[in-house]
Amino acid sequence: MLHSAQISMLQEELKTAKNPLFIYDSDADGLCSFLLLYRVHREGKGIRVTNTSKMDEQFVRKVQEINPDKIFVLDIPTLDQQFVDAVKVPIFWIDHHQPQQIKNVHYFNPRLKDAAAYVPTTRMAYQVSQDQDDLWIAAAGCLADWHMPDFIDSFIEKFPELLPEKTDLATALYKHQVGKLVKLFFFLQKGSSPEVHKSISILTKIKSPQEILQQQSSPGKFLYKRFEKVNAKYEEVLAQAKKNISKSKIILFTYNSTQWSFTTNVANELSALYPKKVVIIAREKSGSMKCSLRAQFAIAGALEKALVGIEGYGGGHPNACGAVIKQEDWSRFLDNFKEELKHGHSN
Ligand SMILES: [Mn+2]
Repeated sequence: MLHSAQISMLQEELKTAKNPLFIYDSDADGLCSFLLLYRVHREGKGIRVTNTSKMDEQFVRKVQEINPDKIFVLDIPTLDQQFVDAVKVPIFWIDHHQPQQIKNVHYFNPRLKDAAAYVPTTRMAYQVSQDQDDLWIAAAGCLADWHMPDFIDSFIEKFPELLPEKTDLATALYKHQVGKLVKLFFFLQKGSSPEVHKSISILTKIKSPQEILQQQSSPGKFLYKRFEKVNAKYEEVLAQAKKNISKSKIILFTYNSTQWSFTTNVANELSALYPKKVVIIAREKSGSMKCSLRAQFAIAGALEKALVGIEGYGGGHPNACGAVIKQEDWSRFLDNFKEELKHGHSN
């Protein structure tokens, strides 16, 4: 969490900005952080970043064309020093990933003080915005990043139809209506750029979640229809993934698509619905299997051991890892991994 001096500083910087630029991550936490801060003064512009390696010279030129007097960077794990030096305006970077060493930025990251802190960027943005009317955006952004916010009681009181009672994260996300709201902040960012931009621009003006979910206004209806269209594709992918559920400890889903990428959401949902299994979502790319592994228990150790003697690499958080494995070693890797998971449980 931000402390009070940081909150006041960010509030003041936001207030005195004439043309702020918000650069944010293209997931629900990133989008909700942007919406919360943008909606305070409704000034400036936002840019979604889908890949930090694309923050290159061309990106610098794009930023210079916008000519911001301040830049707020939200939920972006890494920044390039060259980018920081090139744009030459004050940068306020609010993030919660592994702390980075970058000079000449105002860096707000709770993990600088406490390596184990887990505070979604949305939670910090809400500390700055403090707008009760945006409670629904704040709650959705936190839940989307797998974090039960400390203000959930107020959310339950205000929106009992979305979440009637206190529950664990998986129940809130996959058994209650609030889960639909969370998916909406992910899925409205899928698809063609003009459609995504239009959706986000509408989101900056929406007053309540019911406006969308109950289709109470025509902008709300537009968003809901778009969400439904994307969600139908998601449900298809999820249903296909569910076909791979067997007695095995692993749910393996090999997924090929260039246009729609639902891997994070599918992995999260399967892992919540099947808490005793390891979910592996894999995609073939230039001779390698790129995969994301999820479980409700620690798997990083088993992954590390399973990679011994395998051409590939992997790692990440205890319960959520990524790995890239040469196709010819793929089935051997899976056997190793299953074996390691067994040992983990007999120990
Ligand atoms: Mn985040």
